[in-house]
Amino acid sequence: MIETAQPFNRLIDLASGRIAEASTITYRHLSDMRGWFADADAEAALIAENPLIYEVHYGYNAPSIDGQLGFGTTLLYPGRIGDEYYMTKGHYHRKADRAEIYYGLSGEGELLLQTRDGATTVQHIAPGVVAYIPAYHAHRTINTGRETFVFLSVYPADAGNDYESIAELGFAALLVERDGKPQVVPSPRYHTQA
Ligand code: S6P
Ligand code: ZN
Repeated sequence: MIETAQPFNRLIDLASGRIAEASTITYRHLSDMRGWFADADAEAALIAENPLIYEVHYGYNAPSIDGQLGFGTTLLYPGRIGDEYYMTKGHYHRKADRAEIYYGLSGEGELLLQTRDGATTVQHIAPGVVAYIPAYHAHRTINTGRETFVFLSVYPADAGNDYESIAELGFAALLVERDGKPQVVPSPRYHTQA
């Protein structure tokens, strides 16, 4: 038998990103992201407070098989660790040839994309903006604003998330606040693999 989902719909609250009847909600606090921000001293100073950085609300329990689609919302809170803005961990897809769509719902921020050779690009996402994440690109979102940045993601259900490649070196670029404004700077930690 071919496994498919039944037809269904979900209501997303556009302002909050909450999905009525979400199947799962994942919470990422600073303690779940130790070592992911560049400034270790700033991380250490905040770890007792352990701020909530983002939530992912999954629309349904997608079967991770070829041909199915998963979707969910990300609620990325405003804030910084040192001068680096709150961000998602970021990942390549485990099935690296899987692409993805992000659609801005509320607040705004940046989508940082990176290829395996360390080339990065940044796309701005605001309400109504669709961003296309091509296959083979790592992707991370960063909240450079003052409100919660909320977006919808739609992805092949079998894509999977490879965090290990990012955990090792991070991304080649960071989004930091300089003179009150977001700026893209090279990451001191990043180097291309020999
Ligand atoms: C999944 C998709 C998003 C992210 C979410 C959190 O392919 O890209 O749902 O999972 O934005 O980011 P991360 O990097 O912690 O999975
Ligand atoms: Zn993804």
